[in-house]
Amino acid sequence: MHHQRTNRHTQASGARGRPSSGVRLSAVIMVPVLITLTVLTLFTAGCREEKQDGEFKVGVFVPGFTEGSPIYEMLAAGAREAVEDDPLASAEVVEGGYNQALWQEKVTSLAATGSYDLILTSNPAMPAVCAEVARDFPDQAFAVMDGYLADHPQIYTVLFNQVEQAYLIGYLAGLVTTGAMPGANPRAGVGMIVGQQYPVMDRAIRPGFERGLREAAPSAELDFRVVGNWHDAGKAAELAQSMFDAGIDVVLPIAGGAGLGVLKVAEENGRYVLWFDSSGYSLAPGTVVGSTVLKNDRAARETVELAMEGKLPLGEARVVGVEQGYIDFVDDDPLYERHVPETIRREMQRVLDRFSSGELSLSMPEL
Ligand code: RBF
Repeated sequence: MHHQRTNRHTQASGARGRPSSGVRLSAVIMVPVLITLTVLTLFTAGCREEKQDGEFKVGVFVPGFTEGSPIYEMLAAGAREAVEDDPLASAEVVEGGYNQALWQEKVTSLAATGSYDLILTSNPAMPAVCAEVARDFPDQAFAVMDGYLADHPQIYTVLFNQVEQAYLIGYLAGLVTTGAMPGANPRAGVGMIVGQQYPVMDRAIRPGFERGLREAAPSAELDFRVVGNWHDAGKAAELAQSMFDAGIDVVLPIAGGAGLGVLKVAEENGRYVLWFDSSGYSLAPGTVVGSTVLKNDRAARETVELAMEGKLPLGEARVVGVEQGYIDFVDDDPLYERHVPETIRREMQRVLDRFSSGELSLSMPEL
């Protein structure tokens, strides 16, 4: 850019220096041509930030880091899938980092560009952050997965029924701790190691887990510990080690990247881990003995598709669970079949059947 401008300047002054009438004539022609060129250049440069007809841009705000947190990997993947077949549509992923105090400022900078048709994000803290930003940018549309906020004219949310998700994995935890698996001991004790405490954790996930646990193993106790962030694998490993030392035989981490610390220690101790948002069997074969999935990729893809069609129902807050196909227990992985005894798998099948027949459904609490 700089280089071109310098050249043009050199040519123009060269023309001005020569006295012949032919040159004067060409100068008369060249001046308007140069002005036109300059105007055109400025015009197209200005338009680069403007949208072409049919163009659609999604700004994906990851409140944390994508790597190590399948729920965020799914968010980004779903947005990319939605735009991949449309050459005029694009998704840009921006990572907000672990300092939650900076998220609002970072979402504000995204909105301030004025170039995103939709800002898409995910986690239960984000509806409030988006609502704050929305005040300053009344034309900006937001969609929050894994969050809940009804009746805000600029925000659409999709909440997963995590009472059901946690019930399923809690039920399996009860079967594992009281069952005859080689790594299980006589104590009926299970653990949860979570990143943070937040309303969905305290009012949906933990109670759902405890209910499933109680129904499968009425005498089992839950040891519930908090890492304090979503990335400290060392701290999560320490917590897991102290649980295993106390005779707990199966642990569910819901701790983002920190969960990898739990896996490592469980493998070393010959104990078991359950996985929550994505299928985790292959992360540690024989150690991960159960997985639920939460389909954040599907929710994100469908949300962006709706927005691209101009049909995003802003103001709506959807809640989706097992019945709608957004929460599932992964029972078709060969590693599950290989490492979990048939008696336990049959019990799990019975619970899943009760969900799919509608006999069992659990509602999400007010958040
Ligand atoms: N889950 C992750 O896997 N990784 C994260 O970095 C992460 N950060 C979170 C930050 C906040 C403020 C809150 C409320 C939740 C966060 N979660 C994170 C949890 C996530 O929203 C979800 O509840 C769990 O992944 C269980 O599905």
